Amino acid sequence: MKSFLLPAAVLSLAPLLFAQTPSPYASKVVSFHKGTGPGIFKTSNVLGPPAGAGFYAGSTHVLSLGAGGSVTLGFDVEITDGPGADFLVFENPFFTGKGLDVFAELFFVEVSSNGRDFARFPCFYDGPRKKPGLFGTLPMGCCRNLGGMTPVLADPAGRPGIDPLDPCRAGGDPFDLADLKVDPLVRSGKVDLRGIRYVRLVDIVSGAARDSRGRTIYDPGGSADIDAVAVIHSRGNVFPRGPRVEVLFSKGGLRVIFSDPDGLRDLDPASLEASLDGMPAAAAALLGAFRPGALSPTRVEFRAGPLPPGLLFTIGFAVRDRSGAFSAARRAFSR
Ligand SMILES: [Ca+2]
Ligand SMILES: [Ca+2]
Ligand SMILES: [Ca+2]
Repeated sequence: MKSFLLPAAVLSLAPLLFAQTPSPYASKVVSFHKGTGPGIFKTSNVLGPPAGAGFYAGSTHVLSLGAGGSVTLGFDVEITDGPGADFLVFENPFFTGKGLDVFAELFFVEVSSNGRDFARFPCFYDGPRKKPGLFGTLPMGCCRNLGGMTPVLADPAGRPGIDPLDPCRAGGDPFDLADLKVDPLVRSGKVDLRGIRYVRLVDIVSGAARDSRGRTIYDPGGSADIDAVAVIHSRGNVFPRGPRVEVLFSKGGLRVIFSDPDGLRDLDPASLEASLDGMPAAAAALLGAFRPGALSPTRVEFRAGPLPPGLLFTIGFAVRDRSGAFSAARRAFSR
């Protein structure tokens, strides 16, 4: 009887063929400290992909933190600082139909490499100076580097066409580990931005919590309801020859910069995307409102401004290069 033998070359490929891509979403609840008040306290709801309910509704597939509560999430991947936004957090905020006001329950975002030392993202709040009330709202763009502001469109089960890892399409709030470069825990080496294994989300207690400037933060006063955390850049998927998008606010103006070490011709124009106030927008039309700035073979800059003081908005762009490497950046205008 002839024995059935697979050629050695096929056998050596088998681990690659059957290797599972690690999940880009939170895969375990490391700890949960329930705060006060009502909510949905099912911890498994925070694992896996988001289940966004769109612009005008909040998902109920969430883990509420309770007022002042927190959750620490673990991952199958190590989040790393690639070009632009590195991960997204999804809560269940929604537009109320009154302008661009959002029913938003905010939370701090912190990261850790070792599970003990957590660096909190520097955050800025320019919203109302008093409690907006239980069913009150916050204006879109009133805070930077706080979670819970932007409605969630991504729902792979219901809307498979929306990439949950694309900050210009998915909704939710993107975070760029580069914002933590000057944090004392990062400088001392206790938090390694190349290998983040834990994300901790801490509910903001309205009227008590403060931003990085010491300004009091107000939100409607319930608790944040966490839908999901999605990782864009992890160890092994950051390509040194990939593109970079930067959105920078300085001196009252706005700069958007696209670059690629292989040259601007390596950028895929069909992949260019934008978002304005959390809503997908036509990138070319949006860039038409800018003035062209510095140009080199590998970098192009667009400028707008000066912007009127008091203006609140968020703007984002995303691009791929021809090898598919991705970069996105989204910022809230912060004075
Ligand atoms: Ca980054
Ligand atoms: Ca909520
Ligand atoms: Ca490239």
